[in-house]
Amino acid sequence: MITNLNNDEHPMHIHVNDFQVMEIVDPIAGTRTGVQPWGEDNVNVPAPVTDANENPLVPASVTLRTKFTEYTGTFVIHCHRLNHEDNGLMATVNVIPEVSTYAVAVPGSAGTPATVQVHDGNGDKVIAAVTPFPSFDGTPTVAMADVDGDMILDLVAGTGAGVAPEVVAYDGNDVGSGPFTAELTRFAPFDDGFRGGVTVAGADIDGNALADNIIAGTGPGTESQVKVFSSTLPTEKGAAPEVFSSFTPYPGSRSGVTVATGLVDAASGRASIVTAPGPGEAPRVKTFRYDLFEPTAAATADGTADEHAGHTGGPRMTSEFLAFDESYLGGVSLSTGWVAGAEGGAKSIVTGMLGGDGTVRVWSSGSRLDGEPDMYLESPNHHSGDVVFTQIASFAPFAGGPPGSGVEVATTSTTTGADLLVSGPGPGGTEVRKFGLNRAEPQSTTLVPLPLGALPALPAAQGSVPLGGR
Ligand SMILES: [Cu+2]
Repeated sequence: MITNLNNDEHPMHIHVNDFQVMEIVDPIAGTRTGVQPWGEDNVNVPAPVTDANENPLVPASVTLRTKFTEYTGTFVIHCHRLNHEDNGLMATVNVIPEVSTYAVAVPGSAGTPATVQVHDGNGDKVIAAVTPFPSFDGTPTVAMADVDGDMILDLVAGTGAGVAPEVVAYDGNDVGSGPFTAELTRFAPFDDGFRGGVTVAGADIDGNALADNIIAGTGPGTESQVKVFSSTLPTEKGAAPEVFSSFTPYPGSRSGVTVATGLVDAASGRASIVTAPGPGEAPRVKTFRYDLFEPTAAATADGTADEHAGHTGGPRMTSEFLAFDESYLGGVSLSTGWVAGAEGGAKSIVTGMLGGDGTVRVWSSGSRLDGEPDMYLESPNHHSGDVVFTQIASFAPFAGGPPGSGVEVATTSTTTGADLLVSGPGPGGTEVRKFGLNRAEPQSTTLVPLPLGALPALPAAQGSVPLGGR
């Protein structure tokens, strides 16, 4: 239901999926409609009855229903009066898969290979247990992404340190033998001789809006590198997809790089790649974006293509900030998600200390917390360069545990935003705890955690384990 407490009418327009109008309440005309037996993508929300100072007395409203049948992902609903839209009457709709899932990496031990548990985001039960690398008994890395473009999250896993680098993706669709049994691709993302491990992520970077790109970052021992692989997977088993792009987020650094992905700023509508260096370096988080703009022939010819120089191809670094004190060198776990929920804005960046006391911090590029509208797209005449991230939450979910054991973080989408997942040292082994984030007081400008529950402890594991979600 869209309720109008403003002093004007607003023709609301949605992208991608049409809606059906169930009721329009117009208190000025004194009318209340029934159901419209057709779909459309635009409906006028009438104005409310107001007093002489335009304070609303009787609200107007429109009730809609819609079926998200064709795509998962993010699109907008906005007022179709451009001055209203440009001043913030716009919100994002995030369509999540029917079965939203998240992954918990379970480290191996001598003679026992590492496994990955995939949990149903709705109810948390384990729906698959995967052994991604049968001869690997270390700690794998995990991410959830729609690698094959079927609107169902797939599992991406990477090898940890000590073995030749390998990445594998499992189909989240039930192919008869169950979900997460069929391999979509398996390949070596870096040179066979590299032993520093691989961090993994997935997002739409190359412009194919249906299937996500697999993204891999190097562990320590070589100059840190991020590779974005083509969303077109090779049919040949064991062959790597073509490299769409690669870059060096921390030139000269050999500490490894952690990667996460998400729509963390509202300026472009594109997913960013978020990076942090591994242990041994200051916790400098960077965001990179591929805008993929191309100058038109006319702009190229008359030399007016300069305004967006740097937006073609990519990646372009859009922000840089310290997630923790510069003296903290323990490494950073990264994720992104709509953990600020009702506060709006783009996805937040979540950072977790891999060492230290396991402090978790949440970073936003703008939301109702700092007075921004729920979503704000820049006007056609204004293009700010960098994106600024502000800390909106900080807490230590495993405070009091063994010093230095740290945490790892992920998020999993809900119908109202996302929950925050944190792994760390519980009394009976590794625990994964789930949190929501809320304002303590209506006027608070930061968020506090609300514990939502915990998975059964993993008695064979100690400390934090890698998590993956979307
Ligand atoms: Cu409007």
